[in-house]
Amino acid sequence: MYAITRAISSAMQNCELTHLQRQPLDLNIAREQHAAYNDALRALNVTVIELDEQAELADSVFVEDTALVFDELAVITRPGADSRQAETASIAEALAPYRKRLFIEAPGLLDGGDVLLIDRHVYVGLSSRSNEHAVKQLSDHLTAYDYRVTGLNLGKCLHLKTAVTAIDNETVLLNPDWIDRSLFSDYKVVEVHSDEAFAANIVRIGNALLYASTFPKTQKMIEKMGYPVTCVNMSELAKAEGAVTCCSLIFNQRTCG
Ligand code: CIR
Repeated sequence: MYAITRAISSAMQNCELTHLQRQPLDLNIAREQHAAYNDALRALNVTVIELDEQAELADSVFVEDTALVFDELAVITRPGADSRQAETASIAEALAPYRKRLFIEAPGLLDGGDVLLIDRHVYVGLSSRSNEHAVKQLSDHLTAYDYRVTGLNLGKCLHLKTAVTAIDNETVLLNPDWIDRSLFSDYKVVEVHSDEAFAANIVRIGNALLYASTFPKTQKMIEKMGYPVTCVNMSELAKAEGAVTCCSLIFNQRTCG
């Protein structure tokens, strides 16, 4: 598997914030944590393609929001925050060797953090960053490839994947305060520990799981169910409202053309 990641911007202190208060960010710690994240991916046999810093784009480390990479194609998003729309050009370029690319166009708005893929089902959170126009465009782009696209309303959290991610194709990890669990009644639902609101964000890499070390209670629950978990400390990136899924675009090896 491949992962695209991007070095932290020196301007990350000016990141977008929606539900969190601004706190001072230590760039050195953030960079160390990001390096450990890249190392953890490598340890899980992922080839990491590390893009250079985009110093002027404060949130550009959060590459997940700029594209969706399916086995058959990539969809370059149109991020919902104006300050983030310039991030997509270099990601489109980086993905060119690997996938045919289609684009979300205005008036569509879409952050990749709002898109959860489980098997052939694509769930899209209708957050403050993503809209129905984008759901329609995404659905049109994917029609030929046998994916089902469903828009979902969301509670008071940044992205769909703040509220729910998948542990495997049959199991979701979810915070019921932010997403109605009945929307996932086709799956086994694991609720995050009530002390750990942000614990629903986990990365699947094949059968492995990459998780933040700050949710030990939920982590224990996941491990008890028999899933091995690799943990990384994301505490500094979390101050920028980031989590484990946000920092990479993970996709299967396959070249284009
Ligand atoms: C933002 O508000 O856009 C960034 N500060 C955080 C983005 C996190 N991305 C994600 O959850 N996919």
